[in-house]
Amino acid sequence: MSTATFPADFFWGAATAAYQIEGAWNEDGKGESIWDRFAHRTGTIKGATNGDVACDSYHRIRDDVELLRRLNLNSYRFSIAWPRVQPSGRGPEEQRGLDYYRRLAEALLAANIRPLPTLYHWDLPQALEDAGGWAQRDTAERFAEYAALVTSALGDVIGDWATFNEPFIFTRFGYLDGYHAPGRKEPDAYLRATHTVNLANGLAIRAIKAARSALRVGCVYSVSPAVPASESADDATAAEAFHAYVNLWFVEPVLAGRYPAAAVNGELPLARMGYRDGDDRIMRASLDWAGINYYFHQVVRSAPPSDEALGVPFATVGRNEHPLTDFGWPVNADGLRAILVRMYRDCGNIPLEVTENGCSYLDGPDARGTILDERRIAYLREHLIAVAQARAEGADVRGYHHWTLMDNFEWAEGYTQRFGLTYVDFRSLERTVKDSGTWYADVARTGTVPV
Ligand code: IFM
Repeated sequence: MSTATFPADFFWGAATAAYQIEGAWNEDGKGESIWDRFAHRTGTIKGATNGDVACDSYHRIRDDVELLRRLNLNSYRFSIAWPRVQPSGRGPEEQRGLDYYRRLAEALLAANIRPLPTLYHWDLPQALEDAGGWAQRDTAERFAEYAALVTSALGDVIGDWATFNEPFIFTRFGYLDGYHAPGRKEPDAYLRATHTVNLANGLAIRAIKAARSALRVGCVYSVSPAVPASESADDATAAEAFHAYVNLWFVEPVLAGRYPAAAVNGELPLARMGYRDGDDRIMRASLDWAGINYYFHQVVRSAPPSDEALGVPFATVGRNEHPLTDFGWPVNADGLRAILVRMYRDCGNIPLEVTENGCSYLDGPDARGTILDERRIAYLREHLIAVAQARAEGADVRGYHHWTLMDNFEWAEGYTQRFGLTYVDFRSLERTVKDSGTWYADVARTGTVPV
C-alpha cells in the first residue's frame, strides 16, 4: 500500500502528559508528585533538569489549543495530574486543579477537538508513595476514589477516558529498574505494584461507570511485537512468553480476571504479588476500548529464567537491521501493523486507538527558523500506512495520536530528546510548528496519506 485513506470520523490527534508539559509544579494548591520529588534529586535526570516549568502549558491553554487547531487535529490526548486535583491522593478535591482541566476541555470542545484524558500518566501523589506507593494494596482504592472524583466533576464535558498510561513501563521502571520515579529497585515491591495496578484498574472502571454510566473508559498499553530470533520452536515459544509478559500483563486481568501464565511458564508468583482469593473479580471490568502505544518491536530468544522479579523464560537481543531514531530506537512501521492486528484479537475485538507513536529526531531551526524534519515525515507516512493496513486486515482502529504535540520533558532523558510535531525553545518557550506538523495537518484535513 503506497497511499491510504481514512474514514471521515477517524480521530487525528496528538498526545502529551501532564508532568512532561504543564510546569506549575507547586501552583494553585497542587501537591508534590513522585516525579517532582525524583527529578529534584541529584543524579536522576540528564542535565539535572526537571518538569518544574517544562512547556508551561498550565499557563498556555490558549496557545496549545491554537496549536492543535493549526494542525487540524480533532483529538487531544493529555493527562490529568492526580496531585493537582487531589494534592495528597486522598480526601477533598483541589477545585483550582479541576477548574484548569475544565477550562482546557472547554477550549478544546470550542475548537471541535475531542478531549481524551488519561487519569494516570505516572505522577502519583508523593504522600501515597510515602505510604507504600503502588506496592501498597490500598493505593488501588485511592485511585478508584480519585477516578470517580474527576469523572464526576468533568464527565459532563469529557466522554472518553483512559485509566492508566503504560502500566508495564511505570511499574517496571519505577519499582524494579529504578530509573524512573519513585526510583525503587525492589523485585517484590514491583510484583505487588503490578497487582495493585490491576486491582486499581478494575475498581476504577467500575467507580467511573457508577459515577457516570455513559462514559467510555479504556486503558493505554505500551506494546512491542515480539519477533523470534530464529526459526526454532523454542524461540517461537519465547516470543509468545514475551508477548504475554510485556503486552498482556495488564490486559488479561481486566478482560478475563486472570494473569497470562505463558509469561512465566505457568508459574505465577501469586503469593509474592499479594494476590488474594476473589481478586479475579476485582480486576475484571468492562473495558470499552484499548489504547496502543507503539515505538519499536523486540527480537526475542529463548533463555533460562533470569529476570530478578519474575523469572521470564526469554531474553531480548540487540536491535537489529532497522534504521534508528536519534534516541537509538529502531524504526519498523510494519511492527505497528502487526501489533494492532494481534492486540485487536487479544483484546477481544474492542475498538482500538493508537494513543502514542512517534520518534525523537533532534532537528532544530535553520537560518530562516524552519524545522526541516524530513525523517519525522517519512516516519509518520510509513506508520500511518501501517495503521491503514491493520484496518484493512480487520482491526477496528479508530484514531491515531502522534507522540507528541510539542518537544517536552522526556523523563530521565530530561530535555535531550525531541519527539514533537512542534519545536519548543526551552529558554523562551516559544513553539514553532515543524515541517512534519504541517505535513500531518494536511493528512488530518484530507484524511489521506500522500505517497
Ligand atoms: O514520553 C514518553 C511517554 O510519556 C510515554 N510513552 C513513551 C514516550 C516516549 O518515551
